[in-house]
Amino acid sequence: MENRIRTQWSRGQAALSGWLHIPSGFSAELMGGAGFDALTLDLQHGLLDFSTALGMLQALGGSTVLARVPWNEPGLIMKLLDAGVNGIICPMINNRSEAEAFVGACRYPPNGYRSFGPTRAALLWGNNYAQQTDATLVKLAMIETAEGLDNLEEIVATPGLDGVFVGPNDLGQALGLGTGLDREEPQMWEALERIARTALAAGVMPGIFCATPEYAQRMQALGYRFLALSSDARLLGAAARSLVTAFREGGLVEKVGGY
Ligand code: 3PY
Ligand code: MG
Repeated sequence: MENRIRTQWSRGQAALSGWLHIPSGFSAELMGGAGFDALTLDLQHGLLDFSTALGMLQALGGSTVLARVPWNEPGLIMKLLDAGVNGIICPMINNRSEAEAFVGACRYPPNGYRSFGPTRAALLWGNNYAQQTDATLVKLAMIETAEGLDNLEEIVATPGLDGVFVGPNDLGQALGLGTGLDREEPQMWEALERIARTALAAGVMPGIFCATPEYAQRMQALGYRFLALSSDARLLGAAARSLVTAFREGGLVEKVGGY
């Protein structure tokens, strides 16, 4: 089954992902029709549980869909893969052994320890699902802790890992800079350059969560190849506020940010 993230990568291009925080099949359909290369179901900070995520996945039809899990916990990773997601983003990876535990949960033996039972995934991918997974699923480890940044070189060298994904809020917090997206602080920028350079040198793809298309383009220029852009909740909230402000105050349109 095609994974559009990998298709973009094979062309030397970045993949753009929508980000889903609203637990609704209909809002998922709306986002699915917007032209992103992929959609990410955020089970960490979004309001989705497994059941709503499953309905959203079904509503997304033939889209490439990743899930961000709440934590590095193999049970939920395996359930989401069995439900048919095309890859997993795992938060707060600190070191090589955590990265190996994450990647191993996504891979069948002998490469990993994923239990076999692709109940919905096999319906989508056919009976040779297991043989396709290593070449198809995308596994991204989040770099967003001080320890993860310190151990970047050993994390990117984890066999089977496809990329790293920066969480600017948590990483900024870990560096003593506070939360926020689309960061400009020199210390943050230095970390972002190092992450992109180190990942690419190891043959894995760097990714980052961005608030605005302008910043996402700058990250693309820095080498980032998985760009998550804003979220359904943030887009809806900002659009509604703009509409009300335009009516009350005449024409002021709020810039749409992230989260
Ligand atoms: C962060 O900013 O920490 C994130 O995890 C973004 O999704
Ligand atoms: Mg985070």
